[in-house]
Amino acid sequence: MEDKTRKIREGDIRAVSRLIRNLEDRIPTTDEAIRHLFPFTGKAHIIGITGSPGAGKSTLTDELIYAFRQMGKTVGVMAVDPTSPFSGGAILGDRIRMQRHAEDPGVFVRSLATRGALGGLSKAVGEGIHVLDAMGKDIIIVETVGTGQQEVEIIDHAHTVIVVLVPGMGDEIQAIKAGILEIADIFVINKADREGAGKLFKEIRGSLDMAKNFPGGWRPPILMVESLFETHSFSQSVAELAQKTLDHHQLLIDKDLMGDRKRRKATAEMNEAIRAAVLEPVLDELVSSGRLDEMIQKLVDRASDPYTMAAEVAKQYLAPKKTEEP
Ligand SMILES: Nc1nc2c(ncn2[C@@H]2O[C@H](COP(=O)(O)OP(=O)(O)OP(=O)(O)O)[C@@H](O)[C@H]2O)c(=O)[nH]1
Ligand SMILES: [Mg+2]
Repeated sequence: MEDKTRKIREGDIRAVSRLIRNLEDRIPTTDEAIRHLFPFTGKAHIIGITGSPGAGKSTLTDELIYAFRQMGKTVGVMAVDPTSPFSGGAILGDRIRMQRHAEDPGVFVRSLATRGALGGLSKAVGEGIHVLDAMGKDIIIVETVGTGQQEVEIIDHAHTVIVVLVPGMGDEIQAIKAGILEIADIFVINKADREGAGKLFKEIRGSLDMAKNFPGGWRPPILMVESLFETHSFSQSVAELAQKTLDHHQLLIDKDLMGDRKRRKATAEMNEAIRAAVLEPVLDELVSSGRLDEMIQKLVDRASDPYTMAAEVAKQYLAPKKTEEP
């Protein structure tokens, strides 16, 4: 095990890829691997990039990699595919898109397919971040598709959250509904050459005007990124975006806000670890014994209620609390 940790820390691509694949497959031995890696983590600046499917997150990420490399920083990227490992499209697309960095040892790009497991994206992503962190990457970019709850979970893992919106996709309403405005540290209006960019800008600005306080005085900037095909202005805008994420990170440090973000991340990790250690084994057993099915049927038939049955499970699995000796 010692040896494996060394390989990962030295950035052995095969070892890292194998470990991340095992995280996806939820192979139990990964807990042990992460446990050994843990002391070597906690150094990277973690950036979350989220937005609707097709908003241009991967395209931006590819250019961000370039911008950060220009600044001499090493970069790890994890593109999270929340649907299934067999959807293929997004993963394949990302690989091709970020291919130009394939020969650069300072860059590591990996897709992570999370199967609709309990706790969703969180556990495997959190662990994947630890792996890239232990590899010594200065910056870790986590790309997640904003569908439903997932964009909200990204805030558990990232120090800086970039929210990508596209004009004319109904993103305005979606953003507000999903509570995405609250989680953004930086807004990007992507494909800003499209109609509606100005309107979207005003809407976000309006919502920010209504926000009461900005921790540390950081009012999330709204960056316009023009069409990818306007190569020069695209690169310039993304370089500016890269700089803003570093500014935000610096502010977190200067204003003593890093502790809050770290605590939030630690809270999420702790919850997930307890869930995995305590709840999942119980559920697994209830599923494999067929008892969960029985309970569900009882519920359907109104033969019992969820609280009574859950209390029975708790009584069986949780050790009785010790009472103090008088
Ligand atoms: N017109 C135009 N198309 C763009 C721009 N940026 C990206 N695209 C295209 O939009 C499509 C989606 O881009 P991606 O970068 O894969 O978007 P994504 O948000 O990563 O998509 P998912 O990961 O599938 O959610 C691709 O075909 C890109 O070539 C842009 O600025 N203008
Ligand atoms: Mg993508």
